[in-house]
Amino acid sequence: MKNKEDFLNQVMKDMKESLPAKRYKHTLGVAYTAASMAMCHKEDMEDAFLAGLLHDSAKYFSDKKMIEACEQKGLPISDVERRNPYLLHGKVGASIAKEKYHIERDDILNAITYHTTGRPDMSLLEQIIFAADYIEPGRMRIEGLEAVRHLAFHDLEECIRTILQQTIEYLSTQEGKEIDETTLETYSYYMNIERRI
Ligand code: DGI
Ligand code: FE
Ligand code: FE
Repeated sequence: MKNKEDFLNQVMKDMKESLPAKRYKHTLGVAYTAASMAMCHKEDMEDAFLAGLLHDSAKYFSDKKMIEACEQKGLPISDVERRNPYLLHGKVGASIAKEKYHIERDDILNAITYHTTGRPDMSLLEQIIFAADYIEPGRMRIEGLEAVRHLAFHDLEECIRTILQQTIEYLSTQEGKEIDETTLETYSYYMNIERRI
């Protein structure tokens, strides 16, 4: 690959070809939103764009393929993940980023791995991808989204707290949607750091 720009163009092209049009639009939305948030919070803009482009690359693996991919790569699967294999698309996406695109930076790989559940004490890039996934312009249906979008550029930790709160609330109203341990741990971590301030 000649340079970084060529590399990003290649990843964009691959995502366009491999994802349904609607998901590609979301992917671009996350990449550009993450890049803008990086400008605002002084994070590396190209890393944010790249992590955004790759975060959902495994979204459309069937349950069977997702489990097989994890087993083949030696990635651990929790009980909740085994019952809800779509929760693994971040982890599998990160392994694609590593194996296919030779991305080595842990920060980018972790941002992809934890984009659905978050995790306690996320790095700035991880927080950016977690929030950008929720607020990108194509996301329309969520109540209170305008306020979360504002927070993403003004108080990132409060933004993360609100997203987790809304997600947990949403999941608890949905039948059969188990809440992942990591989602709960992330929520309690970000609630506790607020109390310490
Ligand atoms: O892949 P996207 O749709 O862009 O976004 P995502 O990776 O954040 O996945 C969103 C879905 O994941 C949404 O329906 C809420 C769900 N989710 C988030 N945390 C949990 C969860 N689902 C379960 N079962 N448990 C969780 O802890
Ligand atoms: Fe996702
Ligand atoms: Fe996404």
